[in-house]
Amino acid sequence: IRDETVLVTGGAGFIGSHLVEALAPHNEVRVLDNFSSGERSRLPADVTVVDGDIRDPIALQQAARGVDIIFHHAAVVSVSQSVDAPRGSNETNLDASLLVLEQARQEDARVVVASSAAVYGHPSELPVPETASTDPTSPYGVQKLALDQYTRLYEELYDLPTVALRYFNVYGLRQQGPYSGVISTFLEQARADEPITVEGDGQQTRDFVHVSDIVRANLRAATTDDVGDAYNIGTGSRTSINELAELIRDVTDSSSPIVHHESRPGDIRHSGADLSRTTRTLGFEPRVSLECGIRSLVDGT
Ligand code: UD2
Repeated sequence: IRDETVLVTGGAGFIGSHLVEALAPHNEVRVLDNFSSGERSRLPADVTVVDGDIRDPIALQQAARGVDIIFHHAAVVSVSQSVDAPRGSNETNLDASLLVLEQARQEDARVVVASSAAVYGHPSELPVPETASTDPTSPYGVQKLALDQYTRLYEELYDLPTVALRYFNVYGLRQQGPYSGVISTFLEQARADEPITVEGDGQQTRDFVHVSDIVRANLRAATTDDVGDAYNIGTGSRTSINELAELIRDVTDSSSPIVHHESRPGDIRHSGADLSRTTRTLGFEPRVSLECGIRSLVDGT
């Protein structure tokens, strides 16, 4: 997209900052971030930064004034934090998300929201299509599901162009912190020649999607005529945690042993996206294979 005025909530975070980087050369970009996990150093100099919280209607209003599109990526992303404190994460992930949708209504702006494979809980079929039953296993998943449904409703009720993107397991540069995902954990362990810690038997599988593909999906969502719907964003292929551990050890030339720990209580056994609707309607296809994605991570690109 070009020559649009856009707002990226959570624009200093992991996914948000990659999106900002892609948008900034051709658009007027604003970022609303409370810098709880985001970092200012990630942002290009020419973006307008509002240092504020999406729970604050004034900050939101200021950031969203006159925008054409809102990419809503601000969230409390830790599933375990949502289990420990459901109300706290609900305030950001759902209540404040509704403020974002309301603000979009005021501005008559398109909204693209970050939804999640967490809406499916233990998927009822594999690969899982968007029409599968939704049965989240955490407050985080419930919050993302409600947001996903509100997003659809805002199109139905108020004719607002909205799109929900259900991300599978996203990885890439700048994914860090205590809740960073298995790829960055394994990579750190492999680089330090420390044991790679597989939880459980390692035969559980995930659909790992590179952050650059997530950015491309967002750009598609910014222009699609097929609004008011949710789309799976993954690669459509699954990798076991054992395979991942071996791949990371190979790519890094590490001598780390692979060790097995207790499995995570309530862990999802298998997760993988059916991309039929996404490719047919959104015209999105992933480009980065897991091996290429991990190689580029290792190279720091
Ligand atoms: C992902 C999302 C989460 C939510 C959820 C929905 C990430 C980071 N999180 O959680 O936001 O959408 O999907 O289902 O993408 N593991 C190990 N060793 C480690 C760390 C993890 O074996 O040191 C295993 C873990 O037990 C799990 C798998 O790796 O089986 C993936 O774990 P994760 O935390 O990267 O992501 P996940 O799928 O739990």
